[in-house]
Amino acid sequence: MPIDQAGRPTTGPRSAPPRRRRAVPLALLAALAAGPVAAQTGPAAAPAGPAAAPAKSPLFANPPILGERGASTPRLRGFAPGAAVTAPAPRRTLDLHVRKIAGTLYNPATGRNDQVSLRSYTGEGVDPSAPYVAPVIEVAPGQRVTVALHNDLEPEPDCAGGHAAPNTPHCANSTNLHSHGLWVSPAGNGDNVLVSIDPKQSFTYYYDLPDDHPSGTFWYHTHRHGSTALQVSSGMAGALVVRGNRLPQANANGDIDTLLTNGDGSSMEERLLVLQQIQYACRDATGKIKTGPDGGWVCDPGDVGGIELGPDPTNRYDQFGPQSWSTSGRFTTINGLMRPHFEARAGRVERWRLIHGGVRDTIVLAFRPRKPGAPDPVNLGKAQIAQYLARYCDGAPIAYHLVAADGLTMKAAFKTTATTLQPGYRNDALVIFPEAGDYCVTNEAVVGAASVTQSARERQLLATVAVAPGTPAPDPAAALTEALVAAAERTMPASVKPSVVADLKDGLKLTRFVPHPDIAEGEVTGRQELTFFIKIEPGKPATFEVGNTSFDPKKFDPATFAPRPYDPSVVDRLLPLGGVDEWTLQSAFASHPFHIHVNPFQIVEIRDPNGVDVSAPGAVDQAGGTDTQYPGLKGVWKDTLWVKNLIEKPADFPAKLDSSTYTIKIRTRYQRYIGEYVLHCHILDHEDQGMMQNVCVDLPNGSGTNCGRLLRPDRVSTPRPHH
Ligand SMILES: [Cu+2]
Repeated sequence: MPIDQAGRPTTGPRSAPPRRRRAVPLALLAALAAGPVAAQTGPAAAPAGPAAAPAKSPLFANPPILGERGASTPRLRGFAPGAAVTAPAPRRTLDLHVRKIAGTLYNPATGRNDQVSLRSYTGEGVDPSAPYVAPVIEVAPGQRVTVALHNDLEPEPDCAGGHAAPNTPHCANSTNLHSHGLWVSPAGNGDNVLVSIDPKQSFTYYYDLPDDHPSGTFWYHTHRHGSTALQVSSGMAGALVVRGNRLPQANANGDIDTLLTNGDGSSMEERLLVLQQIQYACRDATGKIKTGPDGGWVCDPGDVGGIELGPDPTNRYDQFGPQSWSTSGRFTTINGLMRPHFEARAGRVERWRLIHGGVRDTIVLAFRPRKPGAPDPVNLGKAQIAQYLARYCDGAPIAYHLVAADGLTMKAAFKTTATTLQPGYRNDALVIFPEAGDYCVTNEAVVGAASVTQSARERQLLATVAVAPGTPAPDPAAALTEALVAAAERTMPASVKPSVVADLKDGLKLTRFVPHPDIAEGEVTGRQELTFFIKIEPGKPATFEVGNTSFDPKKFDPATFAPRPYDPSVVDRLLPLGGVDEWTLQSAFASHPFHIHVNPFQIVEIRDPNGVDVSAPGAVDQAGGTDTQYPGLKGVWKDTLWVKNLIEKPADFPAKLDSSTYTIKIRTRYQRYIGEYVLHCHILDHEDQGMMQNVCVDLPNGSGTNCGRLLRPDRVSTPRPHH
């Protein structure tokens, strides 16, 4: 595979240069002398004080690409190997620094920039004026990616040598790194989230991507149990894009990247969106979060907002919790920008890589035409946005197509008008704006059971798009089929071209680009059951737990259903290498996104409380109010999945509804890698407070690792022998 000096495949889409801010006219500079100018996330240039509102929405830009390690970076001391006789394996050598960075975030609720100081990832090639999105890590299958993680934060005295209460939020300045969705080793210096990189320490992660690693949209974030939510919600999340240029062959599938090309051979336009909920607060002298008359969080002039542990030892996560996002008054950012605008062209296919890197809200992404004459919405606060949406963004949403879920190419493009992204989810969407004009990128209304906030939310505005004249495309499915068939005719090898073209013409099937073969019933060698639970007892803080058995919704029986909070010292499940398990997932209280590291899973079925499978394309899920997130997921491969429980049983729903619990079946193969890793709820404050388990994959006869020494018999599902 051709690789350039930075280790990127040269046939991949062009990499954007590091983002540069647009020049600001001198007159405007003078007019805005009170504070940071134009930049919404610029460094704190002036002392405290509110800044004037920006005049115009910022232009969307992909996040900066993390550059190769600089020559000045100190290397390990010791043996220095000579040049290899044969060409060395392609590799990437990267440095990531964790630092507190002072800057500003625009707050539409007040029309001002708030000063903030937040833990951030920074590195080579990263624009310091855009700190609150992590740089993109680009890799290729077969590469060794070396990431030296340097924790430059200040030491915390109470954090040395571990912490007595693992499920109480703690160690805000300790960190580590998780390559979410990568199919790599969890052990040692691999994707190991069981290490703590404390302040002033460095640790080098080696991610050895095998040759057969799927290309796609993955992401990385901090995963230190006790402060995961605190750090991810500070913006410590970035895209991890695996670019592949493997063409499908008669006996092997290829990368969808090879299909997504324009007529001139260039890659299709890519939009890389890291969606985040940066939930900063300002605190008074006693450490209490400052609130305004309506209870919303406020920052006074001179305050510096942050995300920190609260002073109450029984509620150190006072910046988190079900209602915290709506109470905070904050807005979802895209690559650290508030409501950016995009520039596009009618009829052109664009690949939107969507990454939900947030913690506290559900995103239902749609594109709606915007009425002509609408003003720039950048300065609109929460109260005005509802009116703006009703007045200008109320047209029918346009159809677009999802082609990958959690980085993994789907068997067929899925046509939709709204995509539900829960924390941790990714989707690759192929978007064609049907005609010139303006569009609103909306976060559609959501019912309580489908939402991280656990309560219904109104429509919100994420961004705007200005679409220049091009080729009108009134039927997006027809336009996409035409574009992809033409691309296949140009780029596919003769041996597979007829089948690729026939697939595309048959409902936009992508059979030749799917990375994982289906798991049939007959391949299953064992079973696992999992139930998420929040235990609420009067006078005590809630405990966040996971059970190893299914939950009987008709009765709570502690004899069979004994969920427990996370215990770092035990392994909750022993999983056999080479085994294939069918898992049954439930939530016994509230809804939680299930995420398991290393091996992805295939969705078999999702049954609502009445036992109806709502996962097929075209299925209707309305047990808790109409919810479009599940239909179409049958057979799809993912690494993160919403496990739903109805918050409220609607009065008008048929009386046969005897519970609020959905029951999900997924299947997964434990392939290639042994070692200990985790599964958890991806509402990360739940994870920090105990909604996590250790699992361990071992050789079937137990000879590969020391998993066994940590097993606690009352917690372990009996491993089934596999054949
Ligand atoms: Cu949860």
